[in-house]
Amino acid sequence: MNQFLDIKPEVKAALDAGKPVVALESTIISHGMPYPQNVETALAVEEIVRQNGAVPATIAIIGGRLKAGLTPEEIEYFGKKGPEIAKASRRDFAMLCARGEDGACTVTTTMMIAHMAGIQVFATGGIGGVHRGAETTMDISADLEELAQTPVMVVCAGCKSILDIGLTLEYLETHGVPVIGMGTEDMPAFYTTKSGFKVDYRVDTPAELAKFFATHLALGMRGGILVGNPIPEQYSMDPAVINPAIDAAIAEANALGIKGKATTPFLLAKVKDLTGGDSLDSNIQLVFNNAAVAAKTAAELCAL
Ligand code: PSU
Ligand code: MN
Repeated sequence: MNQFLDIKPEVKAALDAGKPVVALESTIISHGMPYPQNVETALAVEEIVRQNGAVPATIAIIGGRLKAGLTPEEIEYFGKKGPEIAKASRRDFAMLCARGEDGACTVTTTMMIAHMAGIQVFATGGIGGVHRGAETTMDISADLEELAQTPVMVVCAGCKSILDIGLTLEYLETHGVPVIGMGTEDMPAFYTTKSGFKVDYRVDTPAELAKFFATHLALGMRGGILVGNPIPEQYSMDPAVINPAIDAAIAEANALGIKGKATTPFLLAKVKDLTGGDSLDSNIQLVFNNAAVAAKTAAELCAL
């Protein structure tokens, strides 16, 4: 086992026994939502994973240790410290370990640690992608590169239109990452069920998804797969409300010269402010929904 990795005993026991485990990320806790909703949501997501037959493993870097599975106290610590904790992407991995520091894991580093620990399924809210205007800024999330090289299934609700969703899908196609719609042909757009772009394949059940992913792994495919699981209809937002908020957030980020790793957290916080917190409720509900699908799929994978 990797010398920097600590697998929580409950998670280790499940993995050793061939039982389902679902990875969860920690950037969503410390950078994606405000305290205390972030901690409440993280604990509730773990509970939903359990109710759907899997063991949750929230993933983070604490004191330079790669943690596959956090205690409730550690989740509270991440939520309370919030954005003070460094957002950890692939480039930050070794330095955080060398210095014994904390890191909030993005989709990228959660995939890395999940894979090291032997966890195959990961649920989150939204992934990073190709930013609007990337033809001049070159701002493309490391999440896409990780999907290209690490064999983990990422269940998300699509990506927000803070990104260029069409270019994000093009990038994934170039890198051979299959994009699967759960119960839909349309790529979901996080707050809304449809982005106007199509996924590569539609599946309708966790069993079908598990069979596909097991085949992907058995073929020795190098990278991961991306599952777009649409937000439940009753929580989806009106595009006429959310789209102008996203446009305004991007305009403000550009005017303020926000760049690099600060861009995504800035846009997420701004969209939440502009929509008066409605977007936070939707965000929480779609994460719950993704956790349930991921747990059921992990259980089906173990049953194959
Ligand atoms: N998109 C969201 N919510 C999030 C993130 C993205 O809707 O919380 C977080 C995830 O952790 C994702 C990261 O991996 O932001 C991507 O950051 P960047 O765009 O800087 O790569
Ligand atoms: Mn970026």
